[in-house]
Amino acid sequence: MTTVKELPEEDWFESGHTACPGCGGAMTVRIAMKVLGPDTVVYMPASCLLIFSDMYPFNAFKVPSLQVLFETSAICASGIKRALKQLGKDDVTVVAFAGDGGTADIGMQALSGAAERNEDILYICYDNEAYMNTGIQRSGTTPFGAWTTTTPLGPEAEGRGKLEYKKDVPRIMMAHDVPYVATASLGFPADLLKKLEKAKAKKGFRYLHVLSPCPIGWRTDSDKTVDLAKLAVETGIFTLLEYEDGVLRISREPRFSPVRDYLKAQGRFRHMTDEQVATLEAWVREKWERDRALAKALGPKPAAPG
Ligand SMILES: Cc1ncc(C[n+]2csc(CCOP(=O)(O)OP(=O)(O)O)c2C)c(N)n1
Ligand SMILES: [Mg+2]
Repeated sequence: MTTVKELPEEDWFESGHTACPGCGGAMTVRIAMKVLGPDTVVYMPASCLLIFSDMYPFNAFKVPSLQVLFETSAICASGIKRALKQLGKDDVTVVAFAGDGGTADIGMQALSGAAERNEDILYICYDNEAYMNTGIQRSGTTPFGAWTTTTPLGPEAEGRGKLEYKKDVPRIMMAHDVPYVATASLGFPADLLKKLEKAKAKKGFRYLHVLSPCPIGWRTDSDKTVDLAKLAVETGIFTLLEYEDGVLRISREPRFSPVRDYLKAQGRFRHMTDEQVATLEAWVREKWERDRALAKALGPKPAAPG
């Protein structure tokens, strides 16, 4: 198992890209590419990643990378994997890197179809919790209460940030009974590496959902990316889990630090009232009850007697 220290010096997603300082998405992709290595083909739908990594004539990937329409990354990756198999090149990893908008909303039908067919691809969602590339619009994974340009603040009842809760995409993917679904956070790199290695090694459809903070959209300083990714897990807001061959495990029992500590560090939550904070805290509790119940139901089966 690779540790952080054992990661190769060599990058297959290089410096020289144009991501903002502290971009969680760029960190996620860089780390993932270190694990996936040179025998990889990358697919990307419209997103910040596509813009900062691959604008002609510059390209930060040292492996083939293809830009595809917003809705289609899972389909395109599936097609190229099938073609590579036909050519006898089954050892090539085909990965789709997509944002939360391209995953939870716009790419969901293609993603669901590819998962249902158990296509032999790896799909990595870097979740920065909004459509950042087009100027911070809400997505299905934007958390309750968060300000975005389409969940604005104002005097009316709607003017309090996002009114809905974060869409649970990993749970949707688990419902497809694919070989591998996991969540990870930049705040826990050892866990992220372990999951990337497993996802690379497995056959069939693999889904990895990585919380990847965005300083611009979250209204934070660019040196807080990893701290926030850690705090999201330790407050219980973001669950680290792994669903492997039908067995679900919680990867880390959080400390349940105060949710407020996470909120007050980010400008996108600064307006939240005590009532809204209490609503979010209640959601965290309910989510944990549900995650625990699911992990119990789908947890490792006790060994058969005798
Ligand atoms: C069909 C379609 N709708 C809208 C757009 C415009 N668009 C390009 S990138 C983007 C935001 C992508 O958000 P997300 O997937 O979360 O990735 P991020 O930018 O946050 O990295 C949008 C709306 C598009 N390119 N194609
Ligand atoms: Mg996004």
